[in-house]
Amino acid sequence: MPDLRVTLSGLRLRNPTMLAAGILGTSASMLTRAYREGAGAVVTKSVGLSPRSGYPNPTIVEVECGYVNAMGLPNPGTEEFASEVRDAKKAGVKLVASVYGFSAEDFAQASVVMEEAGADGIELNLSCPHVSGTGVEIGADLDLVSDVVKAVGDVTSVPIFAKISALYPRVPELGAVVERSGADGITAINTLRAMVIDTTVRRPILAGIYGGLSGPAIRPVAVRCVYELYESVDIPIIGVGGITGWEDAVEFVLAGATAVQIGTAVGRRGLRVFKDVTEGLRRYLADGGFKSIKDVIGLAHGE
Ligand code: RRO
Repeated sequence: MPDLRVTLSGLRLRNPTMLAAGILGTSASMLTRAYREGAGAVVTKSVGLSPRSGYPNPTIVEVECGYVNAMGLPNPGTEEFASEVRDAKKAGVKLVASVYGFSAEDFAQASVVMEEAGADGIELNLSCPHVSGTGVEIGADLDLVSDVVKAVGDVTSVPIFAKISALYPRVPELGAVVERSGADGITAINTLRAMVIDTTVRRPILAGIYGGLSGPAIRPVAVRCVYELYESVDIPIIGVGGITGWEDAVEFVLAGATAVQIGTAVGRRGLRVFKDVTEGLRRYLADGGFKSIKDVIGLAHGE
């Protein structure tokens, strides 16, 4: 049986699938369920220092090829959310906390609370496409990106992963800055800024007007980013964007991803997607005569 275990700069996963941030990641019980259903690790909904109620409804629209969401970062704040992290850790869940902030100091303080609660890793949300003052507004400024990664690295000891946006035009340059600033890995990509208009009432559907497109439509964009990053950084890459079946996960791994995250497909297919993808990956490796998933990471780049 081929070995599916991977290590992301010290974060050991039993298999390379992870629950993506923002899907079912708001409570210990849901995070625990996703882990028990087979995810190698789970990522929480992004949390920040202060509670936020998020945008009013509607916050999500289904389109042919995925979803457009504008949740607006609803979260109870790090102090309140810490108990969910503690409970998930008591249940033995491998957990990465997604954090956001409006400054490097915010990111650092939120990360400290999450590490103290037991998070095995921190994912920095530098890529939400539609909340002003955070996300990609920080992630598109190389100096700010560097400040955030350094500030978090200075106060934490668990691995930190920077989640970047494909909306930044020079992904290899962004990846190099993230790596130089001390990140332990890069997650690519977040949703893409998008919108949907209701033709009957002639107005945008989402209360937040702009939202993030996820699902199969963005997969080729995400694969391109992972491929570019693999050529420009040495830290592990986590691929995310439109993975629905095991072939999609293989594509990301061949592009250079060490692990993959799944979000939209959990909404559409349910939690069994983790076992389906893991079993498909194992069959693919066995059929190709490979002993370990590590033997195929980045193979699309040739010798
Ligand atoms: O909460 C959201 O609306 C949201 C976030 Br923080 C994000 O990073 N990406 C996204 O599509 N939605």
